Amino acid sequence: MQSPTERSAQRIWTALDEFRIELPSWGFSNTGTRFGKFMQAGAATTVEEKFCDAAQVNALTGASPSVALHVLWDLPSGMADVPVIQSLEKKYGVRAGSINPNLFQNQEYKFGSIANPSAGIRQMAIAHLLESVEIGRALQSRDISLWISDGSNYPGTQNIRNRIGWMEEALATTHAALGDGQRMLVEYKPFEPFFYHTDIADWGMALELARRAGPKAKVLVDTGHHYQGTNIEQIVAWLIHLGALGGFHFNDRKYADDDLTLGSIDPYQVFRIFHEILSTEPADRAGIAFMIDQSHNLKGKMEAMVQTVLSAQELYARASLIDLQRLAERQQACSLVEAEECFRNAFWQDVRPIVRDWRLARGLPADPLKALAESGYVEAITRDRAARNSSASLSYA
Ligand code: LRH
Ligand code: MN
Repeated sequence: MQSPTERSAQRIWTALDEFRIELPSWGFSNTGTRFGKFMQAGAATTVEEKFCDAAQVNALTGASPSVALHVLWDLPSGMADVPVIQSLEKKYGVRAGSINPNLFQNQEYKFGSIANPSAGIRQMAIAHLLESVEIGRALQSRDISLWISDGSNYPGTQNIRNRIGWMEEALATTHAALGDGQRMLVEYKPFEPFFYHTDIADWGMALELARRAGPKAKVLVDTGHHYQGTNIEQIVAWLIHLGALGGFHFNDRKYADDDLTLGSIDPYQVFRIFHEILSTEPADRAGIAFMIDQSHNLKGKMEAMVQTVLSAQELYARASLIDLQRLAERQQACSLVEAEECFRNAFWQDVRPIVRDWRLARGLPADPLKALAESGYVEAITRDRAARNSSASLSYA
């Protein structure tokens, strides 16, 4: 008969063995806010440096075998850069993950990309989406991760319903181009960079657009893309119920889309989301992509990324400790305090000793952040990359 601790260890080891989270290539670069950026000499500027850093994080955590790519930033020459990525995958042992088209940087997208009143500009945007699908197919990467930043800043300046129609056309064209095993994830965001209306502002709009595009389209939940007070795990429960949950961009925030490190402000939020995921059948959750989407403006980029993966692993481990059968009984009986205690108890468990044992058993460092500090990796990349980072522009304007 297993002791409670043995049972907990078993559950945590099983959860950690299946837990994988994708790293954002842009999380290793010098990023900032609209008021500027604080440069880090060791930041990655080339896609090779991003793969190198991602491989280091994966070697330390054992949980991040893929890196999300942003087309304009990581494949500036589009399809022509695919062989470069393929050689980096081999060299560093991390896979190209989700492919993120960029429809927010070009000057032409001032009034929108796929929702722009100009048919020519919509065509330009669709061409970029189709090339992104081709890149994904060539790299055998499953997900095309679409964040459409389109919107407007003043009432009456755009026809919202026309724009919905144009988006549907573009997303249908993109969906039709998807190959076997490819998916497109529709990300929503309530505001920024536009501040009156955003064309894909919430989960309902993303869901309807995904459904109309086709069966290979799902919804992507960026935890930072919700108004204060939004019950994000309820949205997750709905999307699971509808078979429409494609994945997550995890980060944390105090106010808006702050892109802070996961669990730094509200770890219980992530725990509640993980509970919804772990309440599904393993087969159902296999298709849910876990990805990080953060901007490390002040913390060391490597330390922040390793810390984020550790926090995610620990919160996933805690959520795996919820006794789902007992919880279901207490919920059914409406025994509120017993149900809540059954739920909360798992959150309060200090899983770190068991997680450390799992790391050691998997040939990983017991304390990855300490191992990173002792490896000298950050000092080495800071030395190697300082010259290139010193010449970059600092100011916003
Ligand atoms: C938009 C977003 C999107 C990415 C970008 C870096 O806020 O969440 O997912 O393309 O951040
Ligand atoms: Mn995002």
